[in-house]
Amino acid sequence: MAEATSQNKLWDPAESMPRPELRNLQLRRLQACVDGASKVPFYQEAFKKQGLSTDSIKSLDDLRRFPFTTKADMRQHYPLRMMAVPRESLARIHGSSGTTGKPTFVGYTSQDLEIWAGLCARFLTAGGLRSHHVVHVAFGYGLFTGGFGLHYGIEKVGAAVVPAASGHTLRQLMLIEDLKPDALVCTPSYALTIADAAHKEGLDPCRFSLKYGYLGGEPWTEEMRTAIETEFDITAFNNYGLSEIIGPGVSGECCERQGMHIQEDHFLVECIDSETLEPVADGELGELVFTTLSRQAMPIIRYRTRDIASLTHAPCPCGRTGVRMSRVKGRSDDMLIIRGVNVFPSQIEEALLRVNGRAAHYMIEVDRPETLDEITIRVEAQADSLSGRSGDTGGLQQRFQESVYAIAGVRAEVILTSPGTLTRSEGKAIRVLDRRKS
Ligand code: DLL
Repeated sequence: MAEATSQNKLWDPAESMPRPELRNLQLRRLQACVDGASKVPFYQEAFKKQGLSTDSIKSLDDLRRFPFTTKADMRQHYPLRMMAVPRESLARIHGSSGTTGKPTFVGYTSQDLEIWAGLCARFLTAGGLRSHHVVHVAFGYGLFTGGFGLHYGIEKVGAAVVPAASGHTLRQLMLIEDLKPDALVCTPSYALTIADAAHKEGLDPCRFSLKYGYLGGEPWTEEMRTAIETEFDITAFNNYGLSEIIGPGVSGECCERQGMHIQEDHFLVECIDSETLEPVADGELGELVFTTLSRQAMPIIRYRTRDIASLTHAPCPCGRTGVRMSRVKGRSDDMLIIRGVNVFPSQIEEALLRVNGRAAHYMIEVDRPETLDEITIRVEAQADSLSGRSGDTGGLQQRFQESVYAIAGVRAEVILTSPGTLTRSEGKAIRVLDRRKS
């Protein structure tokens, strides 16, 4: 395992700011954010409707009087009508892909970009990245915020970047073998795709030079972390973010790896019950809602992420004072309702990997042939278990089914498929095929 786990260096002293001081800073920044937002016609209208003004924020609690912002609001103000600065002040535009075919655009001023790089530098440093390291970035470089976001964070730390981008997996292997990077940056599912490709080429990913993985951009489980760490013999850190708020850098794990510290001097977080919209208690699952505190180009008030996670204010031994969020259990819009039971794809992942730590390639298919929902899970099994050499296939299938029932509470049919038959991800994995919708 990497030496990083015993180190604990802060990139920015603000990360350990005492909470009362942090709250004061948040209040000042929130007032500035509302001020900035009042230049955006969408917010002007929303404030007017609710009788709010730039003076309405006297304490942090006053934020709860403000309306939420949703993805639909952002779509309605396509392409750049959520900007609070004139077009000529923009330094970059990213976008997040939408189901409607048109992306949601996100603008940055040069100050926003500077802050963003610093936020990524924080979680990279927390995981052990130092200026002498080399980092292989296998995130897409483009409208997606993953590639450029991490890229500039790594440069900020002073480390060298290999901007490999995603795809061309054989080329990734060549770059990793020849340039001997210390860290890998990509989605967790793509990390496994790279490991798989290595095995196919007769290479052992454990013998690569990699020591750390900075993985994020999609939900993943502790079991998946173990699978990735075993494959590469690395320490893997989780980081979270979303383009609407800034991109990666909203939160990330420290060396304790007990939740991701939210960079609260730049983002105010709420965790709410999606139905009642009331805050939930520490440790309870709810929907994360973020307000930006320093974005110039696109201040966002109370953005409903649809991401389900919990928060903890318990102090962290690392000394960072930012509240920690749990892993994202799933997105409320990815949650499957199977015969009335709520199921997150991450629960299926956990169930499969508990039975077999290498069963990380799976696809969930949902049908409703008549009136009842049916769920089928295709899982790749190793060649020896399929040929029956390491025991009977039926036994394995049954253990998967039992584990899914125990963890997700639904009876699913599990079909074992040969290695390499399921489509591999090069970015965010697609795990669910819900045919009830077609
Ligand atoms: O995925 C930003 C990002 C890039 C974060 C690279 C970390 C690393 P979007 O494409 O806008 O932005 O997608 C945001 O991805 O609302 C979550 O549902 C999901 N997501 C991002 N990171 C994680 C994570 C980027 N660590 C959406 N765990 C978010 C679980 C994540 N889900």
